[in-house]
Amino acid sequence: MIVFITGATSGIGKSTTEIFAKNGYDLIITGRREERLQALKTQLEKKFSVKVTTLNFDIRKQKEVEVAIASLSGENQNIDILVNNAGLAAGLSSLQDGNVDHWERMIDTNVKGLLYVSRIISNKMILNKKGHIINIGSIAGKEVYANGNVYCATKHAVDALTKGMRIDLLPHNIKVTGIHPGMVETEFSIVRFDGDEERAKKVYNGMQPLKPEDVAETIYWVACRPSHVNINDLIIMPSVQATATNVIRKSE
Ligand code: NDP
Ligand code: 8X3
Repeated sequence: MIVFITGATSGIGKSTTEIFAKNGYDLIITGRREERLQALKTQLEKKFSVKVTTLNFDIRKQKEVEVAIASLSGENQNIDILVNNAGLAAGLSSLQDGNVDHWERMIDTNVKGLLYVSRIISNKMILNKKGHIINIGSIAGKEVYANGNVYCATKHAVDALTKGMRIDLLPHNIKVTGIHPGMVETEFSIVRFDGDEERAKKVYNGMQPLKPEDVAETIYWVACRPSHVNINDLIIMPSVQATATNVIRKSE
């Protein structure tokens, strides 16, 4: 079995890569930070005797995506599972104060990047008459919170695309799942706040967020259901979080 994971250099994507490797799957892992991809490949191939192929590209650039995936040969073209994980939030401000560069970064990564990868890989799956695409959405794709405007819009788009893909790929024996996490402590908030680690830490003050491994285990479980079972949609939250903004913190 071959699993293609976007955004494997950090957080949920890295943990997902590790759990599939531990269970003997071969992997194709992607991201912009080449050194991290290489380090993960070396570590996992040694530890679990699996084959790890790295593809180093910026998911926002359609040509780069096409060239990278076209470089796959032999067995690596028979991708069984695609985990569309690469994504980010940039900024947290009202629409009227919004930063257009932030908007474009989120739309280009979370929506257009996911589309570029999915179009090519779903066609490979169609040829193989089987496959499973797992899209990482967010609680931000199920509800909207103050100052989340464009990030929420991109994750609502992921939710809509997940439903659309499920319909379009149904005749081709391709399962499509949406997984929507609440708060997970990764590099997500550091990226959102442009590298401000202090501000990022405060997001998780006094509460226990999900760990990336929690989401990775869920992705793995979804991928391992029998062939006649598909998990369409799944929301996973920390126990102390009910909605995007209702969170119990120790200091409260
Ligand atoms: P991280 O910042 O830890 O990881 C994000 C990953 O996405 C990195 O591997 C990064 O790789 C990759 N990525 C980002 N931009 C690009 C790009 N332009 N081209 C290629 N790869 C890119 O965050 P998370 O692990 O938390 O995020 C993973 C997914 O989970 C995202 O879609 C996020 O929206 C979603 N999510 C996160 C939640 C959270 O609270 N953390 C909650 C709900 C959903 P590199 O920088 O090397 O390119
Ligand atoms: C990440 C979770 O609540 O910051 O998707 O939008 S949230």
